[in-house]
Amino acid sequence: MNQFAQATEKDITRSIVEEFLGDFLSHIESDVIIVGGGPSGLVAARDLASSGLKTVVLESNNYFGGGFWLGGYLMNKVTVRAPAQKIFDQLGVPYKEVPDIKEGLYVADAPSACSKLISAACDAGAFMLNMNKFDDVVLRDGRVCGAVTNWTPVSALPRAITCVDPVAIETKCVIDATGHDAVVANSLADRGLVDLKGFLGMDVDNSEDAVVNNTSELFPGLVVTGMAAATCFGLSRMGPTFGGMLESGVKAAKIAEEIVRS
Ligand code: 48F
Repeated sequence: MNQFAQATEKDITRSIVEEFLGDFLSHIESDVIIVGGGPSGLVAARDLASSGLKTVVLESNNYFGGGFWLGGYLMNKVTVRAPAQKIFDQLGVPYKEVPDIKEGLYVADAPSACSKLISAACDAGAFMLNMNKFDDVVLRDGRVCGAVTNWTPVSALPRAITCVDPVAIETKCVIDATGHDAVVANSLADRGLVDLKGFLGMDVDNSEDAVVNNTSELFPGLVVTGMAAATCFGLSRMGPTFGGMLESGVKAAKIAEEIVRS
């Protein structure tokens, strides 16, 4: 007598195909597409989906989390500075205040923080589309109104071997949360539609406020957050501290929600 319920191979295949395609179909017209599932994009996804907006996260890797799995230098502790520890409180991430230095610097286990943030975005109802590489924007009437995407392994194949056209998802707002590369903003810069400054050298004390202050609508329909905002506006990098990324994601969600509801 087997312990597990009876099912054959076709039942398992059908479950996967029907469920995935059902989710995909219900998101081909979404409220917000977040490109990049690192810390800034995941916080934005959590907040937008919690507000009831139809939210898609496009992530080129198999895993979500971006640079949040490791704090820095292959060491898996992440730091945040006050007031961003409040986001750890919301997520239920345990953390410690770092002793013997200025008040308000906190450290936590990266796997704990990152997994809880991914979980919060999923639980809020965001459609999490991994192994999907952003390829281009949909651009109509002078605004960004969608994202063109392809399976990551297909994107990596040389054109000489295969030419597989991508598909597109329509939306009211795209958030570029792709980190230093700012790939969505760059797709506009390549066409001369925006001018990107490139990020500057490290200056931890000032950079986090600067990233949050510059989290904004770069181009009609395109909001930039996290390190993508630093690349767009010529801001200092901050190295392995994440409060600015988390708070930038909160702000990006507020801006995107205003765009969607306007
Ligand atoms: O780099 P990443 O973690 O971006 P972030 O939210 O946070 C930056 C910090 O991790 C750290 C830092 C500050 O503490 O300096 O670097 O700004 O996450 C970016 C995500 O975007 C994905 C990439 O795999 C990663 O998960 N990504 C990049 N290009 C594409 C993409 C693309 N073309 N399509 C889809 N996803």
